[in-house]
Amino acid sequence: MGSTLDQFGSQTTFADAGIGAARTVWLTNSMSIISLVILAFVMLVALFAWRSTGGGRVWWIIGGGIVFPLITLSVLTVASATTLRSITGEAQPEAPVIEITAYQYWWDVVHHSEGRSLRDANEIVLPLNMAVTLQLKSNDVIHSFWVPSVSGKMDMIPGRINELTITATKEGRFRGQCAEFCGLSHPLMAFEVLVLPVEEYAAYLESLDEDARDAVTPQQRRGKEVFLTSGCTACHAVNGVSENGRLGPDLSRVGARASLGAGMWRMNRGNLAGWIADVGDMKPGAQMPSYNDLSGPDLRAVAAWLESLK
Ligand code: HEC
Ligand SMILES: [Cu+2]
Repeated sequence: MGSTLDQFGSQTTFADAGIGAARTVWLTNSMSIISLVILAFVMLVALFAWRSTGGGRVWWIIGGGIVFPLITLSVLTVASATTLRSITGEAQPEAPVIEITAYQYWWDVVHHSEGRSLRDANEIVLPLNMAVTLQLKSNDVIHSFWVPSVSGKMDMIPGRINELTITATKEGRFRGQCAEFCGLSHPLMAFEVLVLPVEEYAAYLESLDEDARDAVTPQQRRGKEVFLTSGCTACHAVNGVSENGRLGPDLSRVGARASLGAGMWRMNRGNLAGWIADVGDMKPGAQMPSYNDLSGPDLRAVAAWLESLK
């Protein structure tokens, strides 16, 4: 299918770039070390039991069979329970709120800032070293939000709002993935997380409040016209052009995303045109019709216009 995942940010907890991920790594390492020590100890005891000829067995059973497991398992249980609690994040009333709604197979993202609701899609921009409260929702079936490098995952359940407080600690681009089977194209439901220094994050929020870039070239103007006359506006919003479409991702800054189709393909004119002409091939089951009746020039024009929206 020509997917180019390698270009995207890291998607591993071990390259941690957030507080939740760092704690998960700590817990994993501690458990692994403790398990190895216990394994070595049990092997020694087995050897000892095999070679010994009686006496003191009762104490081995009480000590090794009851007391020892009771202590180690209690320690490990407490460690994992407290880590789990700290990963989901203590509620922080001052933290910025980002509302993320999962749809089959994409993500609607709304930043709440100074009373404004600023919309984007498929790319989540986070401020560096600042706790952020994510309000996780679903529009249809159960999905799950997971950015392994930054934090633990949390389910997104229709009719509920699950809150997850996360703090990203490294600048850069990271990859997230829907982590709960949600239908045919579940594996094609990823997203990108971009962590920016606080000032750049603020500038990003302002850019969401502005109208989309003007169409400049004749081709871009034609592309905008194709967009306005082909039914795209029933599902897609572009600030200052048509703002009511909500069934598909907001396209006001679609050309600024690094990827197309919820973290799946490189953002460029060719992939945009291919997507519009035959979305059913690029993402089977996506809730968008394929426009394979558009003429070549019109298809190129609408792709060129969308690419210019950044
Ligand atoms: C019936 C609603 C609907 C219509 C009409 C529609 N789309 Fe879409 N579009 C969607 C949905 C839903 C998605 C998300 C698909 C997915 O990733 O699962 C999408 C995704 C996209 C994307 C990818 C956005 C991203 O963030 O990667 C582009 C670009 C796009 N549509 C362009 C268009 C254009 C251009 C038209 C008109 C020619 C159009 N769409 C018509 C529903 C629609
Ligand atoms: Cu999903």
